[in-house]
Amino acid sequence: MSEPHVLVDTRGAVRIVTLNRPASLNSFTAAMHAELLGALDAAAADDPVRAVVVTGAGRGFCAGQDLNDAAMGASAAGAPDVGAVIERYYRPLALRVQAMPVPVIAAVNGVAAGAGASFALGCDIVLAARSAVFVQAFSKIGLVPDCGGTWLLPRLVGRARALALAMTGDKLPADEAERIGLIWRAVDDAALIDEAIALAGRLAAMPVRALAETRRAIDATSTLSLADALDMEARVQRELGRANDFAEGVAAFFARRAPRFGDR
Ligand code: T3D
Repeated sequence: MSEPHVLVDTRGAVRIVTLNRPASLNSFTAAMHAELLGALDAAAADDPVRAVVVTGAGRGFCAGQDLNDAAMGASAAGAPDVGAVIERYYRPLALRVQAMPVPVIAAVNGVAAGAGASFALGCDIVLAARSAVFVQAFSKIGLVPDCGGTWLLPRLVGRARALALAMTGDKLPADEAERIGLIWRAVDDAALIDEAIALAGRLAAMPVRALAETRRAIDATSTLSLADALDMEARVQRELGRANDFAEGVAAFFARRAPRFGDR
């Protein structure tokens, strides 16, 4: 039997999803996409899971599209239909990550290139090994950033840096990625996975429904006026204010005890 392309492990309330095609730096094939989406769907549906860590096996995180998987973009017309690949595989993946009901942490253990970089950057919090690099590899093969890259990059680092990274395709070391705000933090290689799991464990003990709503609200404001953002905040707070976690958080505060959050 062949190795799974995605490994799944659970530690307490944390689900760890590991891309597992190390020989080709965990680049995306159709089969790996299917397994990854399945693993994320399962984590989303599994109530005891309250945070997810995604990482890569071997020396890379993910080198983007597997450029050998010709079947992915094959079309009757002859030239590959790359748009169809985006619609069929990368759009669902980016939207799946953005709609997760729990926080998602990327533990970028090595190179993250092309759609592999976009996948990591679409996660809620990105930790990277100091030896890792981020590469907007698309320009080198005549494409634009995808898997949400055009949306994410300028929001994370501003237009000037987004364009320079995307046009040059230069390797950006993890420390520099932290300095410019592309990622949350670069950590020592040996500490990466433990730090990511510890952070996920901390978030898992928090009111995760509110954390997922925080992501949704912050992403939504990119197209809202201040007045509309205030309306949206009122709408979301109204709902969260009626949920168990708010009552529990306030009760725990006054009782000077640790809260036990359960909403999702
Ligand atoms: O249909 C579509 O294409 C649409 C979808 C687009 C989304 C995208 O992601 S487009 C961008 C695709 N990705 C790339 O262009 C990145 C290509 N890879 C690289 O530029 C470099 O490999 C890296 C900068 C990521 C890492 O460089 P390095 O020197 O650390 O490693 P390496 O020696 O280049 O790669 C190691 C092995 O992985 C090597 O195989 P080998 O020689 O040991 O058998 C290499 O061929 C393989 N590999 C790396 N990236 C890919 C890959 N194999 C297939 N596809 C890859 N993307």
